[in-house]
Amino acid sequence: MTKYKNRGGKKPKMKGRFTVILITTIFLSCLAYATPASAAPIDVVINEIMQNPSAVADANGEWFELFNAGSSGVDINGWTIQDNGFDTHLINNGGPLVIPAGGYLVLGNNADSGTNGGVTVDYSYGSSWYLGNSGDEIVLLNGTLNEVDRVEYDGGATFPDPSGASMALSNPALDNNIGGNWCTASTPYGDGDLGTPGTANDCVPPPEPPVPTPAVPSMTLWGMFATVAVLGLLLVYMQLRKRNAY
Ligand SMILES: [Ca+2]
Ligand SMILES: [Ca+2]
Ligand SMILES: [Ca+2]
Ligand SMILES: [Ca+2]
Repeated sequence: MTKYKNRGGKKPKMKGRFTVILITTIFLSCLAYATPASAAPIDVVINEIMQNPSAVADANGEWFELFNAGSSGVDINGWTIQDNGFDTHLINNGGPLVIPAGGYLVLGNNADSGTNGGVTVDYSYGSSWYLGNSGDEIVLLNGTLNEVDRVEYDGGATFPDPSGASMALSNPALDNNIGGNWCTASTPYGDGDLGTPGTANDCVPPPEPPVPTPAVPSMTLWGMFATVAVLGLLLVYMQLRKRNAY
């Protein structure tokens, strides 16, 4: 019979309990790491920018469009729009301002479609936030001031630089801070400027590069020489025949 060195000579239970507690702790820790603590990433994309309208003054008709590429609605009330300079605006809608999943939201400096060129603006940020006609930035920050998206357009160096037409992102899945991923809108809205506020963009894919046609081989120098020689011999032959005929 085994005799234990503990008090009363009984089988020690503490070691077994300690092992169970240790395994449980490790298991729960692993579970905590496996379960994401935060919600799914926000998929709000700056998708279209009318920085230089022509049908109305810029002070009345600038706007930009957001697209929600995620699978659930995103409330942007309490978010901030700013640029790399001094423009900053806290979105205060007096209630939720939701971009539906797979949907669009238009923010502009003037919500009156009678004077803004005919755009349906979902939220007006007012007259103290501007979209420069050459280079400027739109930076979107969420309610805790974490950056959600950013576009830094450059007045034509790599981005389109239209007037009277918006800049439109070719596809919301593309990196919107690369100028080559933007095009100039071609669909008229409202008073005649071009753009698709609140609906899918209308980028036309760039034309296929022309297929080079194989060059027709030009007559070589030797070919020309041979032709002249044959014609010359033929002429001589005909002259000789003519002379012999007399
Ligand atoms: Ca402008
Ligand atoms: Ca203008
Ligand atoms: Ca600005
Ligand atoms: Ca659009």
